[in-house]
Amino acid sequence: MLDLIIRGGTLATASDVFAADLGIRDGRIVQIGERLGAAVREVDASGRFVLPGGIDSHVHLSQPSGDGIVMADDFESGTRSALFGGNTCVLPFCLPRKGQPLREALKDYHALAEGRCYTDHSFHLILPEVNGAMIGQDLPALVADGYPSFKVFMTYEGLRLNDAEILQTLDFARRTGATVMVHCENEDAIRYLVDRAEAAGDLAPRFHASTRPVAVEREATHRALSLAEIVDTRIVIVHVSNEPAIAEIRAARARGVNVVGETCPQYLVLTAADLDGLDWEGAKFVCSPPPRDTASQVACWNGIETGVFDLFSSDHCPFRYDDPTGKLNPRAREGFRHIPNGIPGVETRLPILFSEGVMKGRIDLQRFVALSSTNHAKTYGLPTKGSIAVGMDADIAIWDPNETRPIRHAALHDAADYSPYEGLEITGWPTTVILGGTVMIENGVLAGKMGAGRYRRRQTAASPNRAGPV
Ligand code: DUC
Ligand code: ZN
Ligand code: ZN
Repeated sequence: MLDLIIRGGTLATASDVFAADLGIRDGRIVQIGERLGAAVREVDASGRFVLPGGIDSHVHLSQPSGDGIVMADDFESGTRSALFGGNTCVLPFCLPRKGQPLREALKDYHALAEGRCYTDHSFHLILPEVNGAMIGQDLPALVADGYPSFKVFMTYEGLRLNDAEILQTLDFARRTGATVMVHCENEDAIRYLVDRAEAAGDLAPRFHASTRPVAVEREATHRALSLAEIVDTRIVIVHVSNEPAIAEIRAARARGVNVVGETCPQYLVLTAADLDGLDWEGAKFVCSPPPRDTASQVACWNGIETGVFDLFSSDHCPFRYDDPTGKLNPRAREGFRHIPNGIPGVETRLPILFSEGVMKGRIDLQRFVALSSTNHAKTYGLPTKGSIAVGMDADIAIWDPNETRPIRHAALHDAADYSPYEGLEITGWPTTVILGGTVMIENGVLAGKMGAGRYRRRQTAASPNRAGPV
């Protein structure tokens, strides 16, 4: 007897679309076929798409964000919001305090997440510094223990690594199979431009965008890719926003560099003009890299369609707007540098890609699945996730391609107080979400419990069985 049958839907993987029933037992997919027999429970998916649950591999939750600033979402609200957006797994970042042992930082994040998650989760580690002991001992042990991915920054004083440190990190990745994600913006150039803007009295949110121009991202992207080429190792370029940076990725690939590219919804549907906002309301759109112009949107769509991008992530980094701990904190009006950097989007990521991508004919369903789930599982070492096949985790999102309604923050489930995508008309929403065989959302209503989402230990992407179930 099966635990659950999802009956009558149209299934899709990164390679195929087909009509079938799905049989689930003990949290795994055990049968795919026509007219499957009996189960304890059935879900009718007729007229709907049955897809692998989304994996959002770029999410910030409960991350310390500066004096008096509080990230809007913790693991409870963030994963609840992710679930309603059709996701069954998120990969948030663990940011150690300067000098804090990495193990201790991870322990703190596990404590924040334990028992509070609605989706499965695992952690990337941000490296605010590197030294010999870390590279020689700590990081290899962490990789062996299931933490195989690390983010490094080329910007933010106190967080940025210099080229020598990035080379050391990439070399460690080459030797261990770890994955290095790089935030590509040139800190010194940004500092110069911010100082110049402030001296001129240019303090409003829109100057966040003009002090982080395309050249700042292009230069750093070129440098990061060159360092990976020199070391001869794989690299992930996160949150790519514009054509010149895309051209850098294309050129590096042509030289044989193993580069994984990521873009995000803000680069497809927002522009820098949104930061003009209603003056300070532009703070709602302050994120880095900033959204660019409509030509950049076209370039990012082209990168999605042509395979420049393997990953489509939210970069969910939520701060409340009208709140002293958020965008409009007491110092915000002194200038844009005091506006916390990041926007919410974990729940709207996939509806935006589905509606603007699949429903508007820019990408097919298979590519949607690859960009939203499969490639995240492969890149970050989750071999039982990201596809529909016998033996895989029964993590499923059922999508109704006929449901049309605009994004309204009031209908979302995060703990921010706005959505940067307010009013965007969406056709196609996830209606039922199943995590490890448990129906967590049924026809838009929360049915599962907090704590159902579990921590997932990961493998390196280079593990031999990365493509199949374990
Ligand atoms: N980088 C991110 O990845 N997220 C939010 C802010 C930032 O700089
Ligand atoms: Zn970043
Ligand atoms: Zn981010």
